[in-house]
Amino acid sequence: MAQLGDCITLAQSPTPPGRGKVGTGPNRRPAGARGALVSSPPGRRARLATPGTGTSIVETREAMRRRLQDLIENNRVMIFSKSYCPHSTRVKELFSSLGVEYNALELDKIDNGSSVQEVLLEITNQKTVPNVFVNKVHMGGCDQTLQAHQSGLLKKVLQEDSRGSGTYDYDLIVIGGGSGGLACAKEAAVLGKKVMVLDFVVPSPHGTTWGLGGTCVNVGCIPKKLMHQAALLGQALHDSRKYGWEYNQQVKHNWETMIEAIQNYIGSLNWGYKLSLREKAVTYINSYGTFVDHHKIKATNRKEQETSYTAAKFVIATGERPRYLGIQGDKEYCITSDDLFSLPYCPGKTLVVGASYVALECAGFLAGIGLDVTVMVRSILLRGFDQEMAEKVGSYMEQHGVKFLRKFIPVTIQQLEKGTPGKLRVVAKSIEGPETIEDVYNTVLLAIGRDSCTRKIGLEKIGVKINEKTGKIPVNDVEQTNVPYVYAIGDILEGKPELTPVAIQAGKLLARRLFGGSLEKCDYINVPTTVFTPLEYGCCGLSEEKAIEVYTKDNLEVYHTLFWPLEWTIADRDNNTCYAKIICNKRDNDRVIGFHVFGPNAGEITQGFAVAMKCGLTKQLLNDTIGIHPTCGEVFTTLEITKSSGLAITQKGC
Ligand code: FAD
Ligand code: NA7
Repeated sequence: MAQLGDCITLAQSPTPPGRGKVGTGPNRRPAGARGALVSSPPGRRARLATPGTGTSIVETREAMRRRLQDLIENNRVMIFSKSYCPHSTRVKELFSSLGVEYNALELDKIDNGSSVQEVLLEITNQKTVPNVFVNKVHMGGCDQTLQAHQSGLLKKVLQEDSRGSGTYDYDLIVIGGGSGGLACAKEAAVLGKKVMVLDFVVPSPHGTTWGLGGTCVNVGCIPKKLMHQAALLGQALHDSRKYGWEYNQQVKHNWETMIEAIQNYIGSLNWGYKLSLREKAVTYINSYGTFVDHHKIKATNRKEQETSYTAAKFVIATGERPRYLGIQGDKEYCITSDDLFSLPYCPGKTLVVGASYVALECAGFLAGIGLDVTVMVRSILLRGFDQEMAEKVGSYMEQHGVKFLRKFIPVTIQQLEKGTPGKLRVVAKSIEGPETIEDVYNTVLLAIGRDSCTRKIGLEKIGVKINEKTGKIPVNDVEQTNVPYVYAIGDILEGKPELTPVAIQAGKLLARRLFGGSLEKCDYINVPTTVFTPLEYGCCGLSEEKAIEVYTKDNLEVYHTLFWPLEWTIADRDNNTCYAKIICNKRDNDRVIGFHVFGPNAGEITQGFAVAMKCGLTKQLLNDTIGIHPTCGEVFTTLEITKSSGLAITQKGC
């Protein structure tokens, strides 16, 4: 605990020496024993003061934070207040009317009140007063505290004396054992907390289910990248003859072999996750969690057996599941990415519905292993991504055998033949007119977006707000929901990138803030990503459209070029396909605000430049960097042609 004698700014109140430390555990004094600082019972005024000294010293930020945390931890009710603020008064009156003793620090009565407010902002994401804590739980301001009183939450939190041990079964329960949930749970356990993780996979309509680890490991990044690799190897085989490889045997792809290898690897990851939870003493329960009351969840297992658990804090990390079309035959006959990666038979001629990155990636690797693939696009490719790049992704795929049906949506799916795969008749209609088309496919893969798993977890029971339209959970910048002891991370967050490393980082940092005294928040800006289509597209920062919207065209300079990877020369692959583009803010030293690359290994290239962007990359810094020859990434060190110049960017040779 921080000592009050060190490096601080003294409160102005005329507290007698030895009377300064108000509201800390052992020094808590009964109302009425506080001399000049006593406010109307049952409230008390806390001070940020050094007992027995009269000098004013500027307190370091860190020391002040520790001191505030002391006040929060050692007072059952701690109110950061201003003596003239009517909202602060209302809150104090509320506690008085409940007969609950509180400590109030009047920020207008101390020298460093505004610094305290800034530190409170760092800790709670709230600058305004009153800023109320009950049993260490941040309740929020006046409205939230009054709401908590009305909903019964305040009473509940008041009843729990968090200074005592064993009030709850766990310090933290995490609902969802995916990328974010596992990272958060493990970090909290490392910090010495008693932690439980609940993870349960509701089978897909097709009946698919999987093990611990969430979407990324089982039905997302991992199997997707491995299937992408399978497709790239096919392309490499094709190129290899040009490099002198001779083979007579007919080359064909075996779906079952690929699936078995991928599923074996995933199985080993599932096992590894279980082991690492056990090593860190995290309790893992394979049950579905739903809130039934404040601080209480019900866990239902596969056999419908129910158990209840309580925790001081909760993290919701339930992720998303694929959406269905809501048309005749979709749930009966279509599959989604949840089913594809463990499909025990080759899908055959496939229709992919949707133009999200999931749709294009799946279409890309299915075509890459030799299947007949069509993508049905409702409007544009890769909504939200740079559209110039999205079109390049699409046209490369088209040149490499993927068919695109643009501006159509399916209206019925009918089974013609059962089988593995069977035959499905798909009728689709144009979104621009009365035209309808139909065709027969072996498999229809829906990749039309994903719904947040937030509607069936009892959030209404404890008053956690969701965006009713999207199902996403709004949080403040410390990932706290509107219910103070409930946090949320990962794909279910409103307005945040839906990516594994983002969920992991948010989970880890949240645990460190909750239990490790850290203040570090998750930085959701300039998160790099890559679309693993047959030719990869990597990006970091803004799309050109977004950059124009935010900064206006006049303030931007776009540098770009086509490039020809050396490996493609002998293989006779097109010299004007790969493309590099940076978007610079002229008003800010030509800072790179958008990075885009379309070419082999774009993911690997983008990762490094994302670090540079975090360090404030400018065009000049790129010019000053010496490239690695011969690589694709070096192209960014020699970008000269601006888009506005209109000069040709076509490539003739190396
Ligand atoms: P999840 O990983 O989805 O975990 C949530 C877990 O909670 C699941 O196991 C779920 O079953 C469980 N759960 C849900 N409700 C309950 C409940 N009530 N009780 C108990 N358990 C519950 N990201 C990348 O960064 N790179 C990629 O290349 C990439 N590729 C992807 C490819 C595909 C096909 C898909 C679908 C996604 C891909 N993603 C990729 C996204 C990435 O998988 C997600 O961003 C990430 O998994 C989100 O983690 P999360 O912790 O929020 O949720
Ligand atoms: P997105 O990014 O929401 O994309 C959904 C795509 O599906 C998009 O191309 C939509 O077209 C299309 N769509 C949506 N509804 C329909 C219907 N009814 N018919 C035809 N096409 C439709 O979802 P993702 O699959 O990329 O998944 C989001 C997250 O999943 C991602 O962030 C990862 O975490 C994994 P539109 O452009 O709206 O016309």
